Amino acid sequence: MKSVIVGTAGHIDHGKTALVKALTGIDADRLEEEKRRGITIDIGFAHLELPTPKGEKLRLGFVDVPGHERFVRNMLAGVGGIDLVLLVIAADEGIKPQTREHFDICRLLSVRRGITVLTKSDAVDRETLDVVRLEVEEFLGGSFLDPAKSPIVAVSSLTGAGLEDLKHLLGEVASEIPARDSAAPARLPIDRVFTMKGFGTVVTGTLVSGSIQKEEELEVFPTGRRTRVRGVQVHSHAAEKAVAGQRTALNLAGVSTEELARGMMLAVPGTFRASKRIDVSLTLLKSAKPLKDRARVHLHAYTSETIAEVRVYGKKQIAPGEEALAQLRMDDAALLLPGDRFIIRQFSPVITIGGGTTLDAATVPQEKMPDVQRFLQVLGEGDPQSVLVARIERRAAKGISAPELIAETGWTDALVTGRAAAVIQGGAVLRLGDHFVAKTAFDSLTHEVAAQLESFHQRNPLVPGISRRELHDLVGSPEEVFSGALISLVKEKRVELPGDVVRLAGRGVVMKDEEAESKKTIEEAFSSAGLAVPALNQVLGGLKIDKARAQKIVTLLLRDRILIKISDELVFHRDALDQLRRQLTSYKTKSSKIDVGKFKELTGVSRKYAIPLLEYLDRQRVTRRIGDQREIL
Ligand SMILES: Nc1nc2c(ncn2[C@@H]2O[C@H](COP(=O)(O)OP(=O)(O)OP(=O)(O)O)[C@@H](O)[C@H]2O)c(=O)[nH]1
Ligand SMILES: [Mg+2]
Repeated sequence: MKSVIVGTAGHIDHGKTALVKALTGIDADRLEEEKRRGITIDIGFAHLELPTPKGEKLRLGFVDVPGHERFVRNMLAGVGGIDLVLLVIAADEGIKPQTREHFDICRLLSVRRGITVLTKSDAVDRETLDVVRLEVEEFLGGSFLDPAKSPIVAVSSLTGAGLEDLKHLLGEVASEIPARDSAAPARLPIDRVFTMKGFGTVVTGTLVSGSIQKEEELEVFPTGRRTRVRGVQVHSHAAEKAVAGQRTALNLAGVSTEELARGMMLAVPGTFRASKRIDVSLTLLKSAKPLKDRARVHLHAYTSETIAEVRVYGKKQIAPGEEALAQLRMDDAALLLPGDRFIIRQFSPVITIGGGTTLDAATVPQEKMPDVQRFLQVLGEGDPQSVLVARIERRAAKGISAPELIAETGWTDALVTGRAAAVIQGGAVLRLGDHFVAKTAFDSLTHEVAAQLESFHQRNPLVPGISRRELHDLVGSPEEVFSGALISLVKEKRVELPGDVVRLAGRGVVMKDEEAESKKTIEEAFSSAGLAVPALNQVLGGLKIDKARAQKIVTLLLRDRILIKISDELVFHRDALDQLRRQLTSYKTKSSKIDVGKFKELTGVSRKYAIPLLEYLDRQRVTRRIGDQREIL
């Protein structure tokens, strides 16, 4: 059965609660104080089943709101999830301040359908009713409640006159309202929290998207607490699950009432992040004063309420009646997703001055994204594929994963995957491992990698390449994106990957003539010396090139294992050490043991060389020290 949420709106005492009672039989004023004072203070609830014109059954959930100007914030907590508004205007009073304010709020929240109800028709004569009707028609002209497309009906809750007409109209209008998206991730803004004997913690709210089942785990926003759904009630009846568009009560396990409050939101766990900054499209009412950049306002979204600073993009202020892009910096974090509507009220005196649509709640600092306005324009236009590409482009070479995209957009996994496949097919986006990267960003990344390599080669002509790790650190970006860039450069034959170093194709060690000559000199000095090696400094001192370059050549020779360093002071040519090994092998045929004296004799080196050489041979497991002797292995 389809569910539609109907909200009342209108000035104090215009008969909203009486109308809901006349329609449903339920008194939505549930507080003792409300009954005593005869006014509504907080939102109240009722429900009704109605047939549609086609004979299907419809379930209407009513949210009855207070008309008193002091309780507009409670009205705002109730109006966030409604599909259809009953704008209530008493025939004996006509349009009053909260008629206008509530009507403005409905427009700003983009409530799409409604019925205008002229109540207390019994209290006025025909002519007065006609005059009020004319006044109301003029007031509504051009709005979503324009009399040309939306009905106006006169009723009396006292005599019952017009109520059957109204029920009929309700069935008609409600049946035209598209069902809310029950496949989307579940979100339930909490409007009431209480305990019930034998049940424990209970919360209520209008399920604005998705569905919630018994035993499901949910996350509380913004606190991040986890809770389990012990029981579900829909429109006051026990149910297995609640779906989007239903008045929902949940019995929760694992949280106390102190940990919950109106304004918090329950949502699927581990998917979203609460945020203190949202980028929005903001409309200022014609009746408001100009809104200055950095003004502080009261921000209402669904049932939540906080103070926010308005940062207007590209302007000093927003003019009355104007729409502008802005960032709202909130005192308290809330879970908001693109498309979520909100209302702003002047800081003081508190009156409704505007509202708008959340475009992005995953904001990045403006310095990192200079063309934020263009980005927000694309989000505002709402074409899903353009939105997706813009969100991926925004992350540049860092890319963005599917779970992050779900968190940013509120789209289902299937929608993200499907839309991503389309933009990948179109060539605007690449998928690298778990990351989506814009083609443009990927191209600049490969460009950057090549530029870093070029600069490395220039700075290090004597080094064959940069280590992969070092290059990755220089470039940043997730491993799989970096890998993708390397692979693509290798495919284009612009880069080579010998071992774990990276170099530009055909580059590597580039030696100038004098360097090549010096390298030869060093190598020869050591190879001709055998084990009676010269001091390294002495060799380097005799070269034509400067010390730093000479040192690099030595590093190169050591890395290529042409020279081998056996102690801080001693460097040998590898041929000399190979020769030494062979000498020991042949000595072993005479004796398996050798002492320092014998070693000196065999090799012709002094003690200064003999000890480090033997220690080196021990490390190489050519010999093993046993007391004063070495065993040749
Ligand atoms: N004569 C007449 N009186 C009505 C009618 N509907 C409501 N009233 C009276 O008007 C007064 C206010 O009615 P409510 O339904 O409480 O008004 P409300 O709009 O809910 O008021 P708030 O919730 O405080 O904004 C009550 O005394 C009702 O009895 C009607 O159709 N005819
Ligand atoms: Mg009331």
